Amino acid sequence: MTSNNPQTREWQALSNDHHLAPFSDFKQLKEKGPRIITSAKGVYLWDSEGNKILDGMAGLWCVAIGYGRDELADAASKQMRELPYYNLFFQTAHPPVLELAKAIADIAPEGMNHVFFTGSGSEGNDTMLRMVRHYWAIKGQPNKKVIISRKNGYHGSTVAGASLGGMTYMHEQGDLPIPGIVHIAQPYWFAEGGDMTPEEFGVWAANQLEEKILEIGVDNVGAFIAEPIQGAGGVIIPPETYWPRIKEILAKYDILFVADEVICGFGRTGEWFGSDFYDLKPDMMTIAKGLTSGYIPMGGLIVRDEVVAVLNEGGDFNHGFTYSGHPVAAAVALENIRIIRDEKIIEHVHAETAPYLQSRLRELNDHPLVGEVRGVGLLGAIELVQDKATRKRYEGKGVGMICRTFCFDNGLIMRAVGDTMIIAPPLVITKAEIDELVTKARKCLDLTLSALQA
Ligand code: PXG
Repeated sequence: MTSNNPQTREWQALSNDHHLAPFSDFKQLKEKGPRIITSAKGVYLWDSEGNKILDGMAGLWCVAIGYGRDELADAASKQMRELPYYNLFFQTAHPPVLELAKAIADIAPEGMNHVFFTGSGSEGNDTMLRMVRHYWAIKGQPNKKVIISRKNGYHGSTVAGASLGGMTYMHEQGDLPIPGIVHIAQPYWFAEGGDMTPEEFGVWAANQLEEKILEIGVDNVGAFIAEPIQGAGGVIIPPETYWPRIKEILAKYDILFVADEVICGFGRTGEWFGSDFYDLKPDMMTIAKGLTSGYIPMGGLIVRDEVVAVLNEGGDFNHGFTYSGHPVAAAVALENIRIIRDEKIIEHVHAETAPYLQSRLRELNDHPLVGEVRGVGLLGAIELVQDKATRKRYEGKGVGMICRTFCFDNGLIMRAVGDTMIIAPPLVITKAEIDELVTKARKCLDLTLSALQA
């Protein structure tokens, strides 16, 4: 991005000289220079060039209550003055972490009343992997180690997180996955359903779980982990038959079920958790992102009472982080949950803005580039195709990236996962802002189509 603003160029020089950005081509970023985001309010961002941008991704799926809520800043400031840090390792605790654990137990599905805190979603899933294996060892079944996950799932970027995830481009770097993690097919009908109906494909994809359990042997399987709806993989909404069939399989075999709620949790689907939306009964749920609306890093693992009862018999769990349950993060999370609850943000999403967004987004189905529009709650995906009937893609054109660039240049952040455009705006987005989002999205689809025809 070339800029006439000397301040922008100064920041870009700092980036080039000193910063290594996540999930980036370092060399390419040096050539382009990053866009510098300087402030935010509600659902809008401002960059150092003075551009106002509608953030259709809530940051990175996290800013549930929107930007610029003073209450969270005040909660952090107050806690920093009172007790900025103390650890939870040596039989100590502090009020914010205890009050937060209770607040989470109150909103979590029934019977999930205990929380282990971490600094991120990745650490939450690392914690899960160690806790699952510890659990089975205590129960005298130490061979139940294997975790079954899904291709194209996302569970983080630590060694365990990236291994649990099913992103091949991550596995290719650093010799992943680690042993003891296997992947089954994802329920992505649009890309992989072939000639099956979505309903047939949903059952087929769910059956892969049973086949894998039988192949490995149930005595060797510790858990199945899945996002209720895959986020980073491309907002993949499973066919209606998928979760009911998975539930039957889980009921049949003695393995734990872990719902990764890092994206679906805290209202994204119009329910507190994706597990509520699909009526799942997880043994553990990974959380992060919406827990603090991204204002400060925090993650965790919510654990079912029966699992905790077993862990209680196992002596020390030799695991934890310096920042597990950090008091400032806990104070911010508490205030965030209070706002979501008191302002009835999820009820409003459920009754008003989710149905509105979903119906407005589906208007884009008439666009020649659009092969499918799907979504749930405030999650949406738009599949870009060359041929609607056969779901054929534009091969090798990078259509998604073309569209994403048009969006960015026209004041809208809409992400591209391959040729799938995705959105997950802050939960406080209004109907007028949804109108703006859809109008801009259509304009950028038009610009993309023109670019392809040129
Ligand atoms: N589970 C899920 C379902 C996630 O989406 C994590 C775990 C890991 O959380 P941390 O806090 O360790 O990042 C995530 C994170 C993307 C993108 O490209 C998505 C995430 C992270 C980075 C990029 O959409 N999700």
